[in-house]
Amino acid sequence: MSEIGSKPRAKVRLKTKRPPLHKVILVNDDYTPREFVVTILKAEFRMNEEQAYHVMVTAHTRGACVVAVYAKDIAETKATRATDAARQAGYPLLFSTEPEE
Ligand code: TYC
Repeated sequence: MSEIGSKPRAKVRLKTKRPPLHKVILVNDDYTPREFVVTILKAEFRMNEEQAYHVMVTAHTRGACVVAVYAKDIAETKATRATDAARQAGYPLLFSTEPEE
């Protein structure tokens, strides 16, 4: 039987892959004051006091905590800005980034 004029059996969907998001990770240390960590989280990641305190305590007790996920360049810029602000104040506080699985 001819297939001319018959409907296609399946729709072809072209895959448009989104670039992977990147996590910003807050790393614990023994020297940065808790209140300073909270201040940085509020300023750079637009968190309220409660959210910032929760993230800070999680990093403090577990060693690290995911702060937020962004496109790669935004994650790297925010991590760098937050880490630089800590250096300016003389603290070893570190924000790192890694791709989300
Ligand atoms: N551990 C620090 C202290 O006891 C506070 C702190 C919390 C530092 C989280 C870094 O990512 C951090 N003063």
